[in-house]
Amino acid sequence: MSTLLITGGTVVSSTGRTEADVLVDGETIVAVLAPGSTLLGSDLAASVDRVVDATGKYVIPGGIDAHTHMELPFGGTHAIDTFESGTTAAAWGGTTSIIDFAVQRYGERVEDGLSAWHDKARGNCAIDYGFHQIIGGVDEQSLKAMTTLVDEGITSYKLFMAYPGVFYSDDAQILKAMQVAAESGLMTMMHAENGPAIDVLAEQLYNAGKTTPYFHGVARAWQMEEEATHRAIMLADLTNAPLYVVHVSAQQAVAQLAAARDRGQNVFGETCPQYLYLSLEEQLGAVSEQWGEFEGAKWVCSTPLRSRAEGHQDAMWQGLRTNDLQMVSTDHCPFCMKDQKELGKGDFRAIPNGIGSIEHRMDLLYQGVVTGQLTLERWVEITSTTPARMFGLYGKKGVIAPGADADIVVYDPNGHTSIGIGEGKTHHMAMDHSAWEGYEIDGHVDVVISRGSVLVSDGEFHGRAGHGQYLKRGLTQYLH
Ligand code: DUC
Ligand code: ZN
Ligand code: ZN
Repeated sequence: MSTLLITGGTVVSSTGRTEADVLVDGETIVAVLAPGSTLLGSDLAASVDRVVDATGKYVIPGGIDAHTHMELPFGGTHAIDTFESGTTAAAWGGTTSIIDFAVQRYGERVEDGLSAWHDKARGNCAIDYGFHQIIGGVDEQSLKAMTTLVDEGITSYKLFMAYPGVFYSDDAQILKAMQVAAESGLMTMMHAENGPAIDVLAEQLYNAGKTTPYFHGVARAWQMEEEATHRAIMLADLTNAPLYVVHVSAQQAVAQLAAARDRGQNVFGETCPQYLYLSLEEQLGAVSEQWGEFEGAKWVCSTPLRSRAEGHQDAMWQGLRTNDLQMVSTDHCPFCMKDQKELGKGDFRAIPNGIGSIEHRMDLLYQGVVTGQLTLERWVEITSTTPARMFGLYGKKGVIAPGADADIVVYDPNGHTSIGIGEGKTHHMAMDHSAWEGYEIDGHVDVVISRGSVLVSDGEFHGRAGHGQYLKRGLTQYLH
């Protein structure tokens, strides 16, 4: 067992910041010490195996990205990041745990879907990983299988009100699944968009010759998100099931969540970096020399990027400040332009839905601290502490305290990060483009430690596929 001491930094938690040294023994944090403390000897630095100098830097709990889709078969292809490439990119960006989605489709057994995801991830992850379970076919068999998930360390499952014929659940199925969830303590995660209505709108647009990526955003109107969010909240209220709405992008959906929370309901919302920064007008409507109007395909994801003129992005930042939205995940679901997004040239409905951001979430949210949208403490809370509490990892993850896993990031507020592909920029994900090309961050992920192992330091990657372990999660620790 080796020992490691992080000295001179400012340890930031969700509730405050303090000058402190952090002592790690093996995989675990064993002490958080006042600078100069002689409690454990007069020269602790001389007696440990490694010292990390964090002078002038923030020392924060490793990021937890609770919404990723490595290798997801979707839209006639599959997400291009493997568990190895995706978790390696995550580590580069200061994320030390992910929760990915195992998939069960209509007619398949939940157990088979789950074991397929274990097979994809086992031995291939650079950081720790857990799973949520997608239930793409709610029937007697899958409802029964849901009751066994908690024993497997899977305490949350996802349903889709969108994608008819793929993952879609109707209201009767949602009601039945929520009844099981309420009994077993599972968190219901909801993709809240009215899929059948969206498909009609999309077909009408296509038939009218409106085929470019921009119309993906038009078809998936905010009314479709607000309506589905409201319906999910009502079904959750009826069944007494806690509800977590994924990838919220419409300000009207935030208002629905806020109203339900004000009534005391256990309802939570996640947004993603793309809904904070990017828009229908600027990205889905983008035109480039290389791709023409198809440029916007880089940002086709669901829920869609929304109109800046309508104010959705500002509403997402505000929701994060007021805790009407609790946390930020990426919905990392990367596709290349070549051969993948290209499937939808001439028909936006066939563009694989997804954006890759796993590497940049910590930086992009830190930029929100720089611009005054978030406090430093809220940054830690929405990227690490709340994801841990929401999904039953807190204590082990999401906090710098004795007994916690030594998942630690040293973040330099005086550093700089240029995002994009090419010399001097950062991009380790497998896509052939960056959805964040040209973004400049006034900060830098300097050192990344996962269970006591230094994965990133001095601009080099020292991690390995297989270091990451499966996280058997407990029940949510966030209910009120
Ligand atoms: N949305 C996406 O953009 N990609 C994957 C699935 C989803 O719901
Ligand atoms: Zn979704
Ligand atoms: Zn998703």
